[in-house]
Amino acid sequence: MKLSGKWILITGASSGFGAAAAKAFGAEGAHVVLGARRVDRLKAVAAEARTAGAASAHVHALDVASTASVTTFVEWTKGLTPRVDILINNAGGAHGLDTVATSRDEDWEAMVQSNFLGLLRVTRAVLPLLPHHDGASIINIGSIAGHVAYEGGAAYCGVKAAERSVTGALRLELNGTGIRVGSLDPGLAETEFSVVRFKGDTTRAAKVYEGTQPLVATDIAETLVWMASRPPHVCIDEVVIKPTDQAAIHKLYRRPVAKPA
Ligand code: NDP
Ligand code: 8X3
Repeated sequence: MKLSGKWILITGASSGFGAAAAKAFGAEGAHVVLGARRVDRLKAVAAEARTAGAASAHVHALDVASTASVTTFVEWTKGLTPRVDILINNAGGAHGLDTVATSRDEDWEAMVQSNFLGLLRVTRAVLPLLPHHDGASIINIGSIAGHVAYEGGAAYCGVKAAERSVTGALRLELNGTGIRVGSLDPGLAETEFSVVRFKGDTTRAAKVYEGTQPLVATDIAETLVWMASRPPHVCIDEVVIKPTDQAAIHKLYRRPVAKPA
């Protein structure tokens, strides 16, 4: 399916996967509608999407943790286009890597709000704009953390497991409409994810990727374009994509790192 001229709405487009997806769909000649809280960053991403070939690129502040913000964003979108062909629910991330015994409410609440309730809120608001034909798609960004739990990941793994349930329920609810619902579940990828998880501690974040070769945002963006561009009768239900160095969530190959003399 050609993406040229299609309308793609991407949440969390100010960095990482969302920003790379804006450029990748732009390169296909699509219109991109981008939301996140950091509007200056969104504007820079939109400029890059236009340079890549986007039919148009539009930005507006969006906090998926707020129903009012989601409503404002989607009302603004309706002023741009009567239809959204592809919705990419990407906004989210992890806050902290603490055990259940030592976690803080505010970190749990931020993860539930963005990764889980945000996904539901945005989907509910955008559904009326998705056409019931022509291969419209909802693609949710999950994680391998939604498949296998790890220590310190109770809430993050929990919300990503919830994403799988939301994806499954939506696919059942929308059966017969022609709207496709898929999940893209990445493993370790170097974006701003770990800097956010560790609250700006870039040294701790860099250690996550030390000696190994993680995925990069363009790996995910290319996969999103592939999923969205399948023929309308083909729904890519679920894609799990991991670095070659990551045999399993707990099995990451690390090369020896040279110590300074
Ligand atoms: P980044 O931190 O680089 O990007 C996260 C994006 O989400 C930013 O654009 C941020 O924008 C946005 N965001 C966060 N909270 C909100 C909110 N409340 N409202 C609107 N936007 C929000 O990380 P990634 O690109 O890696 O993460 C993208 C998605 O991929 C997340 O759902 C993450 O959980 C998932 N993921 C990441 C993996 C990884 O290893 N990197 C692996 C598997 C899944 P802003 O702050 O401007 O609002
Ligand atoms: C991000 C991947 O393994 O760091 O969803 O949780 S992981």
